[in-house]
Amino acid sequence: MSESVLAAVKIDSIFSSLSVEEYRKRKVALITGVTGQDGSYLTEFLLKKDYEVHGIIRRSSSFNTGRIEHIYKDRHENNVKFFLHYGDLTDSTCLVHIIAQVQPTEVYNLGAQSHVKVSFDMSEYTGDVDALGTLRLLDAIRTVGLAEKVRFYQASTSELYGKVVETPQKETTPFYPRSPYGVAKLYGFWIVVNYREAYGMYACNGILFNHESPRRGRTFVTRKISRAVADIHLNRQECLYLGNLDSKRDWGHARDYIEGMWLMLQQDEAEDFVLATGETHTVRSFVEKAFAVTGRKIVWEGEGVNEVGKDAETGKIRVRIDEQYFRPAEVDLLLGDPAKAKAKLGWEKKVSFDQLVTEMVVADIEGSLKNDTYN
Ligand code: NDP
Ligand code: GDR
Repeated sequence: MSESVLAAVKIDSIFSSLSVEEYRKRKVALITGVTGQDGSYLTEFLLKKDYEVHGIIRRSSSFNTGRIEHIYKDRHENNVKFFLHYGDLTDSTCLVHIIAQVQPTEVYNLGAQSHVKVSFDMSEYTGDVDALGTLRLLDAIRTVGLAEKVRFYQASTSELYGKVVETPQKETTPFYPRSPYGVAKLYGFWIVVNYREAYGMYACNGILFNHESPRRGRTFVTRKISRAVADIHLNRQECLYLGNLDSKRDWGHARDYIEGMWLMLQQDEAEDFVLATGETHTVRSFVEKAFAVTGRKIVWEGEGVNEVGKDAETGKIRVRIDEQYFRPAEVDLLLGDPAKAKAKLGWEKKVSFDQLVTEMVVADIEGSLKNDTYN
């Protein structure tokens, strides 16, 4: 470790003498993955709750702060409560340094190589960030001596369930991940449980089912569909290419799920929770709903890779299958049971599937017209 890091760790902080209760009154959050979909909503949510929010961003040669630009104020302005730090989940030294400097009361580990298909192409990197990155962050908290004071949220995922063992999937359903991403997140899940049991850390796994929004990355299927439908509506695109239309997902709205993350850190005891809507839909039905928002009906013809989706009125082919979007191993069906979250956190989804699809398509039409879309 560099001297500056050791110096930071050794800082005899005015906070180190505080009791856990006094320390936590400060309301200081540290978010990894702050530039992502969830990170941006969580930042807005916590700032409204009067937290001081610190986010870790990666150095990039092009802008990666599109989703948080509207919240960020120059630190020379008055009343600044949102701060960014360069760092990476693959770099322990920087994590120790940032935690020592920020002295957070809550840490939200949302940073990840989060794309399931990409994890088959970049499996080692995905393991490094999503599995070992979680360990590095937990260890950084311990190194700085904050294990008993910090509350830790881990972005676990319904991808842990993978191959269907039982439905609906709940906290007690056995895991069977089906991708390098899922397997890396499995390590993340268990290291969080282990640090909770071994060191008494308040550390929770949120096992979140798919959640989407107009800020969803463009290569995830919902956003890929909503953008394409918007551009087809505006005569800027002819056809949308997709992979498996039959897989089923339990899709909710990201904003609802952010509140659940926060609630998990406000309980008396750390526990793991499923957040889901309790409904499942195929990719195909997402496509149909999205086109319906623009007044178009899609009819399906053909089979397998030759299946096409045609506009019922004009006969134009609007959806085709491209084999490159299929995965070496697929997660066929996700359907979550959020009963525990409802009973213990009072959490349930507010946005319906139809509202979600409509919001995404409308936002993409508006964004496309303004040439201004997130990410
Ligand atoms: P995104 O892909 O939108 O955001 C991922 C974030 O992680 C980005 O800020 C990205 O930075 C950052 N990141 C990537 N690699 C690293 C790294 N090496 N070090 C530090 N940060 C890194 O994901 P979401 O917001 O959708 O998801 C948030 C978390 O929740 C992820 O961990 C995801 O796996 C998990 N999850 C998501 C679900 C969903 O449906 N959205 C469901 C269940 C779990 P940059 O912007 O520079 O790329
Ligand atoms: P997922 O989301 O893998 O569930 O992971 P994604 O939107 O990528 O895929 C959902 C389903 O759609 C099928 N599909 C396609 N997917 C993509 N990306 N592109 C396509 O063209 C396409 N065609 C069909 C996929 O095969 C899959 O079955 C997301 C991520 O946010 C993870 O980080 C998170 O952990 C899980 O959700 C819960």
